[in-house]
Amino acid sequence: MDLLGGPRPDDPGRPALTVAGRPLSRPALDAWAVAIAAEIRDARAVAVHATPTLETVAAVVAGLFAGVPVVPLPPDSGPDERAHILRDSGATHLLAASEAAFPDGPDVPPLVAVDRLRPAGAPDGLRTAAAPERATGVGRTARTAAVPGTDPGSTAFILYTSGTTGPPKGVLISRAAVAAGLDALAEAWEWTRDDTLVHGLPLFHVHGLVLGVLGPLRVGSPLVHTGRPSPGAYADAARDGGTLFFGVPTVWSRIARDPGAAEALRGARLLVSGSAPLPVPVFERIAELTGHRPVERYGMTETLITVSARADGDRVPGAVGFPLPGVRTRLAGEDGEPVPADGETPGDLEIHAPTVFDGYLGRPDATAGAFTPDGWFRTGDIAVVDPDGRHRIVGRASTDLIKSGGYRIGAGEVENALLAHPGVREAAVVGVPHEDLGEQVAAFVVAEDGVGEKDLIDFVAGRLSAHKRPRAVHLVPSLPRNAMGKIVKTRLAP
Ligand code: MLC
Ligand code: AMP
Repeated sequence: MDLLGGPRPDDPGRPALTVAGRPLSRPALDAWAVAIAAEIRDARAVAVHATPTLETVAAVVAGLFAGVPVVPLPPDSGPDERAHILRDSGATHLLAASEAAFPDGPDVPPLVAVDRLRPAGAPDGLRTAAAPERATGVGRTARTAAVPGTDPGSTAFILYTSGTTGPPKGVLISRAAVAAGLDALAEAWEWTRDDTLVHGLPLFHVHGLVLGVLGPLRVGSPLVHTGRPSPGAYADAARDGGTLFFGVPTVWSRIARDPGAAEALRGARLLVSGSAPLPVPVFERIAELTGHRPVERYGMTETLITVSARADGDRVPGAVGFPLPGVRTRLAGEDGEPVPADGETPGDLEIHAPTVFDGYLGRPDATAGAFTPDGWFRTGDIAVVDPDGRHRIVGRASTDLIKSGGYRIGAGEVENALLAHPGVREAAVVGVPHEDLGEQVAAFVVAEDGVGEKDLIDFVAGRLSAHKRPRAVHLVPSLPRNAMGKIVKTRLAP
């Protein structure tokens, strides 16, 4: 099957996708993406200014049609993060809605104004749905002609994600990995074209983009993207017939605190949580208010989704379920020796799967370090596996990777941003438990007199994506260090 499924007639009353209230039919999306693909056929890679809009979906689909790696750019990434991603990825074009204000700069490639390439005609394509091929000129032939580089092994995405130190690394995800990952999820979640998927997650990560946009296009189920993942928007979409709902734990915990919104989800088929641990009290409250025990699943940018509870199985709070079809997992002890699946002994979780990435772009050492000598990916997560194969994630090997609101944030990247402030002498960043966000980014800073906490928060928000900003800054006279002079993060306290 083609990565995005074949073109299929739309029910005129049921658009293929609706993003922040704007509907679009599948034939209209395909026609738009073909027009954009024609502009980027010779591109090495295309960066997409990934706002939660129809333009982003059309741009991403165009990259896939053209066989060109797509590099989603967080729309609020500050100049440092943006310059790094553009330079490191080698993107030769930037796809954005023309009104997107993009500063010129040495590393900013030429802009392709996506909205100007939308074919004229019915604005959302819905009225032409009865005869899509004639109305849009898009059918198998036209699409195939727009797809020169669609070898399954070729790169679909370069997704930038934080490591413990330094700037984000580009994760190379092949078309075959995306296809395998989506098919495995469709099987486990009984996801069919009779579903309507609802979510409001950002369109620059695996969760919101790969699962949340390519998933419905491949399965053929309509997508309602709510713009932001607010409880009220999810409730409205449920009342309008949404059946399958995706959220990070912060989204579910906000819904759990909003009984009116939660009640509206009673008519849904499946509620899915992922990207960070779903706290047991949130699981239980959601089950009580909605009548649905949420399905929890586990994954990473580097592996896509590998372990999940099933639609036809038990959903156990605090557990992430079983390996998906085609996925093998194992636990390794500190000595590298296998750890038994006894439901008690924690080990480093390692993965072997068709969904695993092809390496970090231009970083052979980091790539080599991420795999065992026999080719299994080291997730960096600590897990316990029950004798029946059910997995629980119990921690992370490194405290320098923070998960806040489902976003992965490297302590080192935030520390470097803080150290770029002229008034900062030393900085240490940690994740501290937070009821709403899971973890909150907290910075301990030794600074010159007169530097305020808010100045530092705004300084980081202005250079990196705003979600990487510390939410708490503690100005301290010195940082705790060991005899070697290394900062001891476990001794940091406000
Ligand atoms: C706040 N803002 C600032 C600011 N303070 N901007 C500049 N300077 C400052 N000092 C702005 C933000 O830019 C944003 O603007 C708004 O204020 C609020 O941002 P926020 O603080 O991020 O919102 P918050 O409510 O805390 O977000 C919670 C959340 C979000 C759940 C909505 O964390 C989220 O979307 N998380 C999803 C992460 C995700 O998808 N992860 C998947 C990774 S893939 P504006 O304009 O935006 O309103 C993965 C694999 C897998 O993990 O397993 O799935
Ligand atoms: P990212 O690369 O942003 O995709 O983040 C991947 C990390 O998110 C994993 O290594 C885990 O630490 C965490 N994660 C994802 N899903 C879950 C989950 N269901 N439970 C616990 N941690 C999770």
